[in-house]
Amino acid sequence: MSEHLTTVASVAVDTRHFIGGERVAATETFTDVSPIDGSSLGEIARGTGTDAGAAVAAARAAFPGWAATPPAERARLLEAVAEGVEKRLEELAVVETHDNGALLRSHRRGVMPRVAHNFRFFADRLLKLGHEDFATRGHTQHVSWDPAGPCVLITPWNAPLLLATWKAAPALAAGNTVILKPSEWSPLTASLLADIATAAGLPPGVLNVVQGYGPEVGAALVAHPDVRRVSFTGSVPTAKRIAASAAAHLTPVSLELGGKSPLLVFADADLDLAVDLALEQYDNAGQVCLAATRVLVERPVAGEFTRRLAGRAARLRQGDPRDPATDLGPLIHPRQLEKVDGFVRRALAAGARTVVGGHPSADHPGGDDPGDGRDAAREGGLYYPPTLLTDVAQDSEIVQEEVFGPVLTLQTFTTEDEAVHLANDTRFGLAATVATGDHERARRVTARLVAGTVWVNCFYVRDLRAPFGGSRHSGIGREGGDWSFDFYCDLKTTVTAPNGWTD
Ligand code: TXE
Repeated sequence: MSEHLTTVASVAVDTRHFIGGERVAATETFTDVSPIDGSSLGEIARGTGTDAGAAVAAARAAFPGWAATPPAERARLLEAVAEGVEKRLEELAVVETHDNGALLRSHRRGVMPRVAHNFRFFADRLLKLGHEDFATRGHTQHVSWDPAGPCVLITPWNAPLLLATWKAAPALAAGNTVILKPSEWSPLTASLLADIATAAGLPPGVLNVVQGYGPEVGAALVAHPDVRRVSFTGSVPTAKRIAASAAAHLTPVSLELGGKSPLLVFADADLDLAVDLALEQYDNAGQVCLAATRVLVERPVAGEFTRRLAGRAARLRQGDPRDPATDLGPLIHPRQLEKVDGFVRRALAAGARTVVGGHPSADHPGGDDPGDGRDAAREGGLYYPPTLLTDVAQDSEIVQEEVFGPVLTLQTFTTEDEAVHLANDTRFGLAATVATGDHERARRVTARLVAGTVWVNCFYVRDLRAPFGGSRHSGIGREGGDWSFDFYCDLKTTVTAPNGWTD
């Protein structure tokens, strides 16, 4: 086996960059570690500014040809990528689970089919894009969606391939070329995507993948003057760095950041449904930007709701994400575990009470591992129990800050006004969920919530035609449907006079 290939559960993955249709080795590498058991998943290329420059140059060189490719042909190639994803669905699911620790059954049934759908949807949407023509005093006005150029896509580890393709598919469909920089904690499926794109016939340089650390190769990509768009999903501090750096060249950015979303449970709600909705927030061990981690319950039903939720949360099965019986896998990395544990400990010190879960304080095996996470993961130290905390103050850290772990807080309210006030009273605005049996109340409350997406008596139902994104510190911009094309295109109006032709 070549030193540039690693094998993960019998799947060969190239660990080099993919630039201009070629695999490019790096002088330095970093070790990718599985959160399941601490095993090494391979030595991955550690990108530098030089690699970033080469990737942007390749994307720039490929841009004119790809932009000029007729939309129907671009759509056909993206359909072929979708087929390639479907053909290798099992491999992608298995590799992703080893890399980020999320449930294999979710990757098989939900996530990877959606990855293929990302390509199918945007290929189809491209062909339906409105190209409006209208007349003004005899002049014809034509509005066209021109591709912008090389786009940098920087993605996180909680849903690596899903988020990468949610950005890459519309960017490519629109006629842009792409440089994808996946998270250093989950680099593998992006490399498989490069293989799939090649097999599908995507021309060299149209999709490039560079691996490595954010502050190194990621920052170099964002700062590059030839980049025309930066789409980022990740944390608020990194988003601020990216926005500031992109501003130097006025590069438009789309920022999809974290949340601290509320779940409002009114006394008139179907309580079993409300408990189901709360339990869903433990999916992916709570490492989901949309998770409604602040449960707000109307006082008369708070006792009964808490009792039911606590009973079911305590029965969630935690363990190996490859086991179909598992409900919660490990957290991604010892640093994430430390972060989650720190939040809970500080909340308890500030007076919060544990209803279920919480961590047995200082004795978890991962706590002192400052290295690459192998020791902590090997000892099973990355599993954090589903946790529910009460007696939390609205202005406390645990209520205001994104934990990104399986930790819910529970607060009560007495009036609808108070519920809305508590729901909106953080710096985030990504999503909100409302459980109520009263249609009028649902209408009133949703109108007042500050959130990019509001679910009523449901959660996580998504349609690619809808805009997705957040307000305030949850981000800038919307992607999804034609809003993705808005972001990845330069809209152009061409006004043509009725006369003046010489032919
Ligand atoms: O995110 P980062 P981290 C939140 C969540 C989590 C916290 C930290 O609360 O606990 O963020 O996660 C790249 N220039 N979310 O540290 O640093 C990095 O390599 C360019 C919410 O992993 O934002 C990776 O590819 N790129 C979230 C990506 O940014 C840089 C998902 C995300 O890393 C860079 C993930 C730089 N200077 C975390 N620094 C969500 N919204 O779903 C880092 N990167």
